Amino acid sequence: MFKSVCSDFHPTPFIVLKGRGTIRDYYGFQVSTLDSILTSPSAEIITVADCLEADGGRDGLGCFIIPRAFPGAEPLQITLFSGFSGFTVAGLLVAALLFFPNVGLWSLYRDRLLDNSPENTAEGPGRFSATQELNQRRRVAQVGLDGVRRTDWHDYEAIRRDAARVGNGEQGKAFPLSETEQVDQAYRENGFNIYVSDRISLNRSLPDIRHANCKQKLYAEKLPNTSVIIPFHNEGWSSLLRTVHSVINRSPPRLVAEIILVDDFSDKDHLKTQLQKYMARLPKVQILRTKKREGLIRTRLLGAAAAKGEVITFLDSHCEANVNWLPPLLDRIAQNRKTIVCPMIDVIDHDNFGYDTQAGDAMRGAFDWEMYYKRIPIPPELQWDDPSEPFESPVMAGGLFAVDRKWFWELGGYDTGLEIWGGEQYEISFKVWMCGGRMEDIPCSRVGHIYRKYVPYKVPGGISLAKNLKRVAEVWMDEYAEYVYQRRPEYRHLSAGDMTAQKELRNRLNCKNFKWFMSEVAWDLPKHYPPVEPPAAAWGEIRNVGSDMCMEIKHFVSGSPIRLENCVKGRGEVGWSHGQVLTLGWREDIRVGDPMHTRKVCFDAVSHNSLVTLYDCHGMKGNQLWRYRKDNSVYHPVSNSCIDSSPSERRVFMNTCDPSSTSQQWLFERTNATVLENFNRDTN
Ligand SMILES: [Mn+2]
Repeated sequence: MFKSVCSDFHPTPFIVLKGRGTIRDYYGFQVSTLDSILTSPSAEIITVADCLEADGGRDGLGCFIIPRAFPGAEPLQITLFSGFSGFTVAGLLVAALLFFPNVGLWSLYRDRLLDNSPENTAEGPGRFSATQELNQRRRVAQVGLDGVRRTDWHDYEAIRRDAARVGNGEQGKAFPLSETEQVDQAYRENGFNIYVSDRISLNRSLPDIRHANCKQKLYAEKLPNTSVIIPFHNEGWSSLLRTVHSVINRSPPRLVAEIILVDDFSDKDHLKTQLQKYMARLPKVQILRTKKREGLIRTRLLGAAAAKGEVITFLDSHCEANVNWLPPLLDRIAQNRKTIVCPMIDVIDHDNFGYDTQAGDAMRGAFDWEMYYKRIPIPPELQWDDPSEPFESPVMAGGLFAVDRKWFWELGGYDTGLEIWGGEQYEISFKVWMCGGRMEDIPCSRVGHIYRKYVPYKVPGGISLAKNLKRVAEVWMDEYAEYVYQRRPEYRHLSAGDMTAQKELRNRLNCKNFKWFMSEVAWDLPKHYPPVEPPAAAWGEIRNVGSDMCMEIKHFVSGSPIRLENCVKGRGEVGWSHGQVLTLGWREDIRVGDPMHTRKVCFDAVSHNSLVTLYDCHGMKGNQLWRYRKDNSVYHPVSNSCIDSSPSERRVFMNTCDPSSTSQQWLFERTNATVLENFNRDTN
C-alpha cells in the first residue's frame, strides 16, 4: 500500500519510523499505519518515533521525521525504504540532510547523530571512553575571563560503573515485553507498566544522549546546593525509588542538600512504613506528608517551604536523572539567581521503559489560546552555534525545574489559590519573565520522565483546571485574556476566587505587562498560534453541484470518513450538530466547525484515489492542504487530485481532476474572496 504512496508522491527515498499510530513523512503526509508497515513484506523498517505521541496527539508540530532512537538503538532499528536498504549510515544521514534541511531541531539532532554514532556504536559499552579520557586529562579547573574557577563535574567513576551494567532495562533499553506482562492492572493503578518497572534495577544505567559538546563543558567550582523536592501521590514503589536513586547516583553529593519526598495523602501501603524504613537508610532523604489531599501545587509548596538548600529543584515522582544533570542547572542560577532553569525532559516509555528523547528534543515551551501547552521550534534568531548552550523558553512544561530558593519566594511561590493541578506552569513562567527574571532550558541537563498513559487517580473537583487557568489569565495576561475567553466562553463568568494578593504582588514587584511578554519573550508564538485567527477562506455547508447533497461527518473524530448526505440546511435544521459545517481556514486545511469554533480534526487524504477521512490536524499543510478553486473543485495539491463524490454510495473520495464533472464541483455556503485569492495565488 505505501509502496504506491511512495512512488506516486515520493520518487525519492525517505525514512520511515515505527511507533504507535500513524506514520507521516516530513510534509505531514500520512504514509501508513504501523500495522501495515509491520505486515508489509516490502518494509524492512523498524524504528521509533510517532508523530501522534510526539505531539501529544494534537497539532502535528512534532511530526517532523526524527529518528529519535537512532544513537543508542539496536542495530536493526533503521533501514531505508525498499530499494534503498543498501544505504549506509552515511547515506542515510545525507538523505536526511537533503530532505529535512530547514528544521532547526533536525540540525540539532543531526549534530548528535554525527557525534555519537560512528565511534560509539563501534565501541559498544565503552561509549564514553574517547571523550572521557580527554576530559580526565582536562579535569583541572580553569579560571575564566570573569575570574570564575570552572571545573569538570563529571563523575567518571560512576559513568564507568554505569557503562558496565547489563540486564533488564540497562543502558535505558526497552524491556522486552511479552503479552502477559502488559497486564491491565499494571496500568490501571499507575498509568504505566509497573510490572516492567519492578523488574528493572533501581540503579539502572541510562544512555548518555547529551550533545557531545556537553561532555567538554566546565561549570563553576563553587555552585549553590539544592533541595530536591519530589511530590507524589500513590506512586509505584519502584518508579518512586528509581527517581530517588537516580538523583543520588548521578548528582555530586555536595550539591544535594537534601531530598524531600512530599506525600500528598497516598493510601497505598507501600508508601507508609515500608517507605519510611527504606528511606531511613538514606540520610539525605526526608518524607513529608500532607494531612489531606492537597493536590500537586500545594504539595510542591509544602516541600519548598521545608527546603533549606540554596536552590529548589522540583522533580516528578517517576523520573530518572541522567549523567551530570545537576551542575548545568545550578551553574546558570549561579550566574543569574533570577533564572529559572529546566532540564531537557526525555521520554521513558510507559510500556517498556525504554529511554529516549522527546520528538524534536529541544523546543521552546508555548501555549495555544485555549491554554493547552505546546512546543514550538527554536527560531533561527535564538539558535546558538553551539546547540548545547541554554536557550530561552517562554513557558515551562511543568514539573521539572530548578529555582533559587529565595527568588522563588520573592516571586510569591505558586499562587496558593491554584488548586490541585494545572495552570501553575503558566503562572510561574509568566511571573518570572514579567517580574525581572528569565527562564531557560538546558540541553546538557537531561531527566527522563514517564509520560503516563493516563492519570490513574481521580482528580477531584473537575473545574479546578478551568478556575486555575482563569486566575492566571486574570492576574497576568491583561488584554490577552480576552483571546482565551473568546475560545473558552465558559471561563468568562467562572468565579476564580479572590485574586487581590496576586495583583498586589504583581504591582509590588513592578512586573512588566503581558504585551511585553508577548513581544519580547514569546514573539514567535503567534506564528504558530495566532491570538486572532486570520479570516477563513470558506465555511458553512459544502454542497455538491451535481447531486445537491452535502459533505457530512458523523463522528467528529480521527478516522471518520466524509460522507455525502442530504443537506440539513434545506430542512431547516442546524448544520453544525449534523457535522455539515466545515471551515477552510488560515492554515489552509478543512476543519469541522465554523471559523470561530473549529475542532482539531481535518480533511485528510492519503492518495489520489483514497477516501477523504478526518484526521488529527497537524497544521503543516502537506496532505491536509486543500485549495478551493474558481472552477468549484476542491483540489489536493500533494496528490494532484480532486474531491469527487458518489451520491448512490454516499461516498466522498479523491479522483483525477475533471473540471467538467459536476460530482467534483462544490459550493461552500460562504466564502471570503480576498482570502481565497491569496491562498490560490500562493501556489498557482
Ligand atoms: Mn509526571
